[in-house]
Amino acid sequence: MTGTSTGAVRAPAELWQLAVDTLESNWEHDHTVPSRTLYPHQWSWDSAFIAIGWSHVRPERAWRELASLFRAQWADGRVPHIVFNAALPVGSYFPGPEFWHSAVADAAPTAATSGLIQPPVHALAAWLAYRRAPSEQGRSELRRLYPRLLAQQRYLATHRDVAGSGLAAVVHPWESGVDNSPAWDAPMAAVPADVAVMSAYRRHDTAHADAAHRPTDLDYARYVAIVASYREQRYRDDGLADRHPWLVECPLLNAAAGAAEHALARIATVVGADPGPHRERAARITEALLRRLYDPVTGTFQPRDLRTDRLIPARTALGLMPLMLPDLPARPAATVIEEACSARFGVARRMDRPLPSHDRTAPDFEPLRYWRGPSWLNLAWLLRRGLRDHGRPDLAAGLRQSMIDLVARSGCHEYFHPDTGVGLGSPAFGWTAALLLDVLADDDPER
Ligand code: 2M8
Repeated sequence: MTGTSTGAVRAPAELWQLAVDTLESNWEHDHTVPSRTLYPHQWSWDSAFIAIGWSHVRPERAWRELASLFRAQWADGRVPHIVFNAALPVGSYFPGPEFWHSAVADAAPTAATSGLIQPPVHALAAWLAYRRAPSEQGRSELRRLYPRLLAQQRYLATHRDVAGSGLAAVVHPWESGVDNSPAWDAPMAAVPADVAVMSAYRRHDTAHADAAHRPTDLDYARYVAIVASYREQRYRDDGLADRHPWLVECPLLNAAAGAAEHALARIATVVGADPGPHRERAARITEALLRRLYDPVTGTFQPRDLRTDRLIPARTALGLMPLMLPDLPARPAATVIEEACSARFGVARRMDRPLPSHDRTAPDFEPLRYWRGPSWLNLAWLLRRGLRDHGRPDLAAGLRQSMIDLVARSGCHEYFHPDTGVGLGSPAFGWTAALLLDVLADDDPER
């Protein structure tokens, strides 16, 4: 890695303090915003990653973070991907609460939220927060969260098993968390949309970040069209297969659901419930991921477009994510590790560049544009867990060092240039700070 955005290389103690200060400055009464400028509300999977960070410094905040998110859980079990802060002025984020209009849905809570979900990394976060600081408060927080985490999993396994395959479908690129990944190009191209509709809206992101780094206006026209279609049906999930314009089975979201069952099995033993059903469900998800999304030719996982019933050929970092499943069998685990170590992703004991979000040898690799190439700490953190669980602590250590180097040189940015390590996007980003604390503490007794 060569250039940096600040040129500074920080010592571990200074780095720790920078991450704590970032979380403190993003704390907002009962949750942490991903970024004060770009994302001033509460985001679902951000809160889970952020709770892991808080557990190292202020455990009570980890519980408040998760509790506030789950207070906005819908009656059908979905955990909304954005919980809006009613105190913020109209126009603080696009699309805001007036666009989502969650009140149209029978299952929605009183708080204004989006109608979408994000990868369910919350059970894992709750388990890690508890392991980090096991206490009576932690046990009672786990007891409170457990039924809500169960409902979240039940929503995915019932409402979202659109193909009856044993996997959950995502209905919008925002649900995947990797919004404009090249993996979504083909299914997005099939969504009818006219870029002119964007003249009716004011994008908030491009006022705070370089437009050349963000999704395009045409992407946004399609994002808006897909939400409009779901909203018209009052965010109901019955009949999705017949009418919804965008339906995909994503390896990351489903691997997170499997990892959630493993975490719930552990939580169950603390709260006095039976861990057995969680282990069985975890095994079923792993089996379904292998059956539906593993491509034996490439040796990696690929999303399935449910509109064409075909695997999407783009080799993005999504394909590496099922390594987070501790019960992934040895053969696919080995081929995924091979993919991670290939020139496409460059994982090594000593990494000269950070993990990219997309195949760096692909013609559509874009080192500056959001999820189309830049390096993100959450993907590296998830992959690192998988490498440790699958017997490669040496590679996990290389990835860990590359994460630390990124922040040491560039600060707690949202994402980073995958060749130079220059910081991009928001300069004070919640999950970067939180996951950095976690890897610095390197304390993960139960893995
Ligand atoms: C990004 O997504 C939002 C929409 O949800 C956006 O672009 O405005 C993604 O990086 C997503 O993964 C993340 O949760 C969110 C907040 O950090 O920002």
